[in-house]
Amino acid sequence: VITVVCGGVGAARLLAGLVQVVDPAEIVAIGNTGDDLVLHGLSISPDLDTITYTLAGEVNPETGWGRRGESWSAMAALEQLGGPSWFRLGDRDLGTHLFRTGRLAAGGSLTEVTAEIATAFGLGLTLLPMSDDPVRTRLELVSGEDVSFQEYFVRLQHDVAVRTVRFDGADAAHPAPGVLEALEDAARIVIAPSNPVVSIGPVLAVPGIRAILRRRRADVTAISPIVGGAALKGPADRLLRELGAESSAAGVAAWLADVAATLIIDEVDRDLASEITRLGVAARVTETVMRTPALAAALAAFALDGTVATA
Ligand code: FO1
Repeated sequence: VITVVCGGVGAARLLAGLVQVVDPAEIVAIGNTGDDLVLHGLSISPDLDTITYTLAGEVNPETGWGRRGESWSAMAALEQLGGPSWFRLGDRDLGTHLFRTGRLAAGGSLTEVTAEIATAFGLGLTLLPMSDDPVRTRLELVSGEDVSFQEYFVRLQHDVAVRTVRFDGADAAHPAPGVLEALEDAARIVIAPSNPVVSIGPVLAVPGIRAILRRRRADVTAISPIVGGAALKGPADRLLRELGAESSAAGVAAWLADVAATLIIDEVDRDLASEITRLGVAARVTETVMRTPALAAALAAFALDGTVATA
């Protein structure tokens, strides 16, 4: 089994590469649910849906979230009523949220519902939420305002300085069924190129998960989402800086040093390899920008063929 700790878009792209080089039946993806929200009474799990839609070839290729070929009639009708439409929910995407909300209201667990949705979309791999309990990423801004992840990421377009990040509910959360086993039994564990602070962070905050990764650090390979000092997508670079880390592949290595013995960095960051090695993390260099499915497959294969790090 290959177990992948996942956030959103970057993780989905890596998984789309991984399923080309490993039997999907051998892959377990543990998805971040810290981005989740209840909006209009609907339970929405953005990172789980991004992974599902991407692997099903259904994701909106321009945005990396939501479904391709969307219509927006429901949002338009909501706007006519003066309802909040800042968080864009397409008509087809709404079907997913209606299904998830109905199944949860009927007593289904997020794990069960996630598996039903993944099966309906024909996913071969196992997609698990990190927990069935609510864990909500919240950010205290330098302005003093306290906002949810989606208010920060979408409504404020993450164009505001952050003072602290926390994961409400994490301490009381239990890993979803199968999560600890998937981490214990994995031949290799991969931390996807997702935002280490707000996408990987919530997963590591679920009690029990970080301890396993620390113990199995030598079998854990992370992939840097920061390339040339910048995030390919989203606020990872500025968040690292605002939280006192370096906004670079070396900053990512330091951030994940206790759970990953190896960090894959991009060719453009080759000169950071020695600094990363000094952190006790083995740096491996390759093309990490997944511009094409073939590059995603090559990155996935590279991540798996690495020797077990001794550092
Ligand atoms: N991201 C945006 O920037 N704007 C949106 O309106 C938006 C809506 C949305 C709806 C469903 C969904 O699953 C994801 C959505 N996202 C949107 C992305 C979302 O903010 C994710 O949490 C990020 O991609 C970070 O993982």
